[in-house]
Amino acid sequence: MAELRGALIGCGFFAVNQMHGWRDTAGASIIAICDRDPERLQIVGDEFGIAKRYADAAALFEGETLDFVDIATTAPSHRPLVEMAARHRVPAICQKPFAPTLADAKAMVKACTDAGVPLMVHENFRWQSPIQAVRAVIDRGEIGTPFFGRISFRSAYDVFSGQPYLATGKRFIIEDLGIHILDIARFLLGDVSTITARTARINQAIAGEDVATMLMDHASGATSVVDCSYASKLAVEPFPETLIEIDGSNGTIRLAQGYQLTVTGKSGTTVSDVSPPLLAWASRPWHNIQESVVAIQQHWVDCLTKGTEPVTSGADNLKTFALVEAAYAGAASREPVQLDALL
Ligand code: NAD
Ligand code: 89V
Repeated sequence: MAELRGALIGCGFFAVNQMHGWRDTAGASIIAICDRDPERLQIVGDEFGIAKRYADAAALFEGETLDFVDIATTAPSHRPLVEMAARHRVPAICQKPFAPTLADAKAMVKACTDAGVPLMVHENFRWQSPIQAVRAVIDRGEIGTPFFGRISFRSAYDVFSGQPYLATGKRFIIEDLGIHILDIARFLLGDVSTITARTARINQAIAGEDVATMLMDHASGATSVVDCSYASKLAVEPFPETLIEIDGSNGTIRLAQGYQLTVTGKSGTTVSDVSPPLLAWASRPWHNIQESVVAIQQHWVDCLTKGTEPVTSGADNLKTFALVEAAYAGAASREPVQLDALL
C-alpha cells in the first residue's frame, strides 16, 4: 500500500520531535511543511530535507493533495486550522491543548464529524512505555479492581527556556502539563464524574499557576489524586517522569522515579526496569516523551489505514479537556465540579 502523504503545520520547538518521529513511523511521510515564521520554515525544511514549504496554511491545502495534516502550532490557531482541514476533507492531528476553550474544542469535533474526517489529539503521554506498562498490569488483573490512584508530576525543570510562552499565559500548569496527567488518570482508572482542585503560583516571575492538586471521583468508583508542580526542587530532578501509585483489591502498582515498576499482586512482588528506549535521534531527559511521539504517530497511521478511531480522538479528548476547564473553575470557586454539566 502507498505511503500516506502528510503535511506538518507549525515548525516550532516540539515539531522537531514530530518530524523525527515521522521518519520512524511506518506507512507515512511528511511531504510538505508550513510555518508563518520563515526562519522556522527554513530550519526544519533544511534539517529534514523538505522542499515544499508554505508560509500560509490555506496555500498548503490549495497546493497539495494530502492524506493528513499534523498541526503542531500553539492552541490559539488550533480551531481555525482544524476547521480548514475539515473543509478540505483532510484528516487532522492536533497538538494538545486541544483549543483555548471547551466550546472551541466541541466545535472542532463537530466540524470534523460533519465532514466525515478523522481527528486525533496528539495526547502522547499515555503512549509513554512506562505508562503503557502500568496499564498492562491493570489489564491482566494482577492487582484486582483498582480503587485508588495517585498520578504525580513534580519538578523544578526550566520548561520556560524551550517554551517561553509558558511563562506568559494566565493559565499554565493544568493547561500545559496537567492535561497530560489528567489524561493518564482517565487512561488508567476510567472517566471522571467529579473533580476538586487547588492551585498556587510559587514562581512569581510567571503569570499562571505552577502548582495544582486535584482530587477526582471516577465512574468506576475509584478515587484519584493528580498532583503537578514546577516548583518542587528535588535531590534528583525527575523531569519528565510521571510517578504512579495504583491500589487495587488484590495488590498495588508503584511506578517510581528512575522508571522502576514494583507490582505486588496475585503472583507476589516483582520489580522491573521499564525505562523507555533512547531512540537514535532522542536526548535525555526528553527521550521518554520523544518515544511516545513515535508511538502515537504510528497509532494514527494504523487507524487511518484500518479505518478505526484513534484512542485520543477529538471526541475522547473532550473528556480530558473538560477536566482542565473543570479544574480551573473548581480552583476559582473552591467547590467540586461535576463533569456531566460540561460535556
Ligand atoms: P512554538 O511556539 O515553538 O511553535 C509553534 C510554531 O507554530 C511556531 O513556529 C509558529 O510560527 C507556528 N505557527 C503558529 N500559528 C501558525 C499558523 N496559523 N500557521 C502556520 N504556522 C503557525 O510552540 P511549541 O512549544 O512547539 O508548541 C506547539 C504545541 O505543541 C503547543 O500546543 C504545545 O502545548 C504542544 N507541545 C506538546 C508537547 C507534547 O509532549 N505533546 C510538548 C511540547 C509542546
Ligand atoms: O508536554 C508538554 O506539553 C510540555 C512539557 C512537558 C514541557 O510540559 O509543554
